[in-house]
Amino acid sequence: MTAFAAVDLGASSGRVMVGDLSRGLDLTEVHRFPNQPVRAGNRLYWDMLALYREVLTGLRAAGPVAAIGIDSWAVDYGVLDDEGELLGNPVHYRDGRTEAVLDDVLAKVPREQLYAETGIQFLPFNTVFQLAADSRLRWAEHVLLVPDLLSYWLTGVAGTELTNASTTGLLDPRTGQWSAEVAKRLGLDTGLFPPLRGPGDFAGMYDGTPVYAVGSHDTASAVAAVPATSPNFAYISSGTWSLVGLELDEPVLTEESRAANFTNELGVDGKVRYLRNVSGLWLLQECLREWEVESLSPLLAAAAKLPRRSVVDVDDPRFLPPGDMPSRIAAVCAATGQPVPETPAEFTRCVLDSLAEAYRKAIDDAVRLSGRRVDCVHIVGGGARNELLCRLTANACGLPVVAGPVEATALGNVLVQARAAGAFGGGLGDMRELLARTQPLREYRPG
Ligand code: LFR
Repeated sequence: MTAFAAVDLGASSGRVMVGDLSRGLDLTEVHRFPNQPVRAGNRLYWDMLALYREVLTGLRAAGPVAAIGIDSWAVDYGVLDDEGELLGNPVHYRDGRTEAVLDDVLAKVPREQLYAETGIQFLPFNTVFQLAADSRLRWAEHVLLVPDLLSYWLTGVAGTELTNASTTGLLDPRTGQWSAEVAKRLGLDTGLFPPLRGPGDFAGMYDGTPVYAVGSHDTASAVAAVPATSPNFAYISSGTWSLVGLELDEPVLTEESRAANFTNELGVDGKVRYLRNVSGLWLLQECLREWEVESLSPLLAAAAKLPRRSVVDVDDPRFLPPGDMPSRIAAVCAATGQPVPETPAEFTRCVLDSLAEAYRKAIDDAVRLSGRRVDCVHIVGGGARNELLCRLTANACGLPVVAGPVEATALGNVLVQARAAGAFGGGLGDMRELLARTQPLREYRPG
């Protein structure tokens, strides 16, 4: 059998895809569903059981496959009690619960030390802060990251996949082990996480089908599937977030790197994903939600005809929570003395120019901090379909942009399981060569 099922959950939608390696690599979407977080009381939760139900529906639609792999967004987790029961819904990383504990955590482990030990960019939602704010831990037997929780429900086996563990702010990227120092200082028991396992490790059986750990952090799978044909590439995994950076062999844990907000997440095959979390199409998604507009295409066509006018810092913390995004963008433009967008097309243009500018800056900084060279930028994920964004990025960076595949995450997921199951041989370079040969890509030249 040459078909593999990839479960891929993003912050706004989930999908189950089947990748077939019998002739090159064909990917078919068999089930897609919205991911609709729920605000209840004063908390923002993931609707975990609804997501699990959709995963089961998708796996049924996939039919017989050689294996299954699961990836999702990072940092969030479910808490299990000593009977293996889920204690409440996993809390959404855009919930504000960590605000109350940040100072306390940073008083115990200063930012500089947290970075030197774990290499993770400070973001208020990092797992380390969420755990410090989580009252459920007093009953916890296990903490399972989201893909590991789904895998546990499918197989009955609990594990912690390494690429996702690296996003918690508790793992030492030099050793691939939990940082005993950070855990001790915070009084956190990393033994709550089940044993670590790497991409390609066997994770259990579901209904007669093996489940393999993949790069279960969606960005790890996406970066594994960047169809680069030369070593000097930067990538932008562009979806709700934009993850912008380089692939390295060793982490960069310098104070300069911390101050520039760079993260060292672990990748497939021992690589380091040296990147910055740039707030991504989230700003536009939230605008569309506010305007009750479903289709982006007419707005993009109109925005392409407009000149560049206002550019905001997309990483302004005011843009992090859900809610009326156009008003917040307008307020930032006004406060920075720039023309305030008025029409949806003007807002769209402002967001895309701002993203392209943030991409340029992140790539420049990554080059400077790592001492590496970049000759080409790959955009993978949903943003690869956005021609205006790709064009603006090529112009801002002054580099050629190769756009695609849109479903890089699912492709990276499929290839890692296929390799584990023996249906594909080779390293990251071979995976990338296969993708460059089989997937539709589009090139944008600066100009
Ligand atoms: C992208 C992503 C990012 C992570 C953010 C929150 O989907 O996984 O890499 O920083 O979501 O988990």
